[in-house]
Amino acid sequence: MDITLDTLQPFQDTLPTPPVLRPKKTDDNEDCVNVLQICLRNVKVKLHAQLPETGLWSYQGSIPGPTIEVNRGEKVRVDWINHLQGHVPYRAFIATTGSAEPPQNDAGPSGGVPQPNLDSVTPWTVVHLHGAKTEADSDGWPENAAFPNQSQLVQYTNNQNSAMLWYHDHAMATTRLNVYAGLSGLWIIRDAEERALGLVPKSDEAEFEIPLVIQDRNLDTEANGKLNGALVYKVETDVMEFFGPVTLVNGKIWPFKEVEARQYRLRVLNASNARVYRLVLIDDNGTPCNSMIKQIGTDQGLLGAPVSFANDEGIILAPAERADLIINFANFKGKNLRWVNTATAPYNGNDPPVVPGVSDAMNRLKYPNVMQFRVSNKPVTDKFTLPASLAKSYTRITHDNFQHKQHRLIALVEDTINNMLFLNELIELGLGKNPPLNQPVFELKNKDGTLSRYYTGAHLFPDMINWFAESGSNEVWRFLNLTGDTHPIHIHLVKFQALSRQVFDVTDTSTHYDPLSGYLDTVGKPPVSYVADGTLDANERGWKDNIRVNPGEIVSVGMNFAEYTGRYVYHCHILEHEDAGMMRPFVVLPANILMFMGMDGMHM
Ligand SMILES: [Cu+2]
Repeated sequence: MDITLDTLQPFQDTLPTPPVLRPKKTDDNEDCVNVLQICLRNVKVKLHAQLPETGLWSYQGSIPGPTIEVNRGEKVRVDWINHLQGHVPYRAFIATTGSAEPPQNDAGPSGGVPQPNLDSVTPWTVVHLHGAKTEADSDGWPENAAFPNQSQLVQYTNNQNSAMLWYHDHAMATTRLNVYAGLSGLWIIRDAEERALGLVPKSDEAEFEIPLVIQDRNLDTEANGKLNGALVYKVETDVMEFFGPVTLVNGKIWPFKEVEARQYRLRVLNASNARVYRLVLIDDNGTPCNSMIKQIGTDQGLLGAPVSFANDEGIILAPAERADLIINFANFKGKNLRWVNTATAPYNGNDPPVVPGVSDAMNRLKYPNVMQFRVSNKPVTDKFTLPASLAKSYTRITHDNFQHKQHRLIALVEDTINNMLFLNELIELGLGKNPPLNQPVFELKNKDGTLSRYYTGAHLFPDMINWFAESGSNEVWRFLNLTGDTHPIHIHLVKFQALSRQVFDVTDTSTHYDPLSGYLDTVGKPPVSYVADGTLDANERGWKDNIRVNPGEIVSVGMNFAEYTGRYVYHCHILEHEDAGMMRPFVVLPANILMFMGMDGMHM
């Protein structure tokens, strides 16, 4: 089998669906909870019909892991048992970004050097249930990871709106490697509101709801340049984020799905390390037909009303973002449709979309296919009507109607070390007239013309805990992006709504951040100033746990710290950034404890 990327044929494999696990009670007694034991173990899989098998890391032998489905409020205890063996199941390289085609378009090493410390990474893993309102000691703190033959015992209360969450590895500094090795899966919560809308398929209609886990990957080669079935993890010196030339959906490269000429509910997760997707649906002539799709939900559940798309408008999903979609194949009997990706990599929110279905090698989109839908000719009766309004429980919050106790500002910065883009940081900024001891000041000129003066509070993960949120209170966090690329920011424990996007003038960004001191500094320079309001898309106004912050923007999010207290993290969901320092802890404490600690009112 002399297969190269160019001879690998799209749409050869049927789309697999991960097995569904519904946790069971060991006894009917009210006090008993549902229990699950999930083994992490090595598995052999074929990523594509033309490729040989390869070894990966899995939850319970499935790539992606089994989909765990629960009803709202069903408490589940999970024993995540690490039975993994050996080293990460792929080779890792760093290649030099050149003026020619980016090396990430190719399979294999592309003349890169091995990343010596990465090949030898052994299983050390901790599971985080992304999007879940979880007790702190079950949230998967990145340092509390398990070696083989150890396990992580946790409890998830699932007391939140119906939504598609996902579980994945979150180990300190190696999340990108462990997730790439196969460690991710879906977790679906159902509730009465979703059922009343007719959105939960009955057991004989389960096939009309399709979960789709989208991940870009790269493939390794033998010395002769032919694919050997294995993955390869390759980054470039100027990028240092993983972008792969092929797309896996539910564990297969470019699969196809036979569908009936009716409506389906598609639940899409971008589980890639770094790639942003803009999913554009096209027919065999390359004509976009996105208007047959409506979005009904976001990361944290149903929207108030469906969101429509223009025919040429794609669905943008950054890593960890989810889209809950209703797609209607009724007018496409006997036709083939496919999803292609038109987002550039890296993504900056401002790139012109690549022409649907057309490869763009320079933008690391050499193979834009994602998957194919083959619509059957068979006559069908489809009784489902999408309601004009969806979740009654959904209300839009705004900066003005949202009473909040705290504002916080976080700056996103990056820098190069030894000519490699390496350092990514979240800088927590304190607000104050008197910065600590001669520390530089960072000035921000707000929309209303006022000047805010900030000093650098913390910037690395091991720095002091800086922020203590009062349990039960509302807060507004603002993320200022001083880098050239979009960062999807994820906050554990809470669901939030994006309140606004504002565009700031950051043209002389490089002078604001001094990597040696770790300080942001505008002394002797103009402040970073408000320019204009940006746009929140209709499908970004739902409840979310991940939000794209584009270059030069301040994105404000509002959330409530209810129910659980303790130590959590927030971070960029580009896994390479999260692993390279773009993650910070925060602590939620009861009001009286904050007072006893002398923290009340003085935390910034
Ligand atoms: Cu980032």
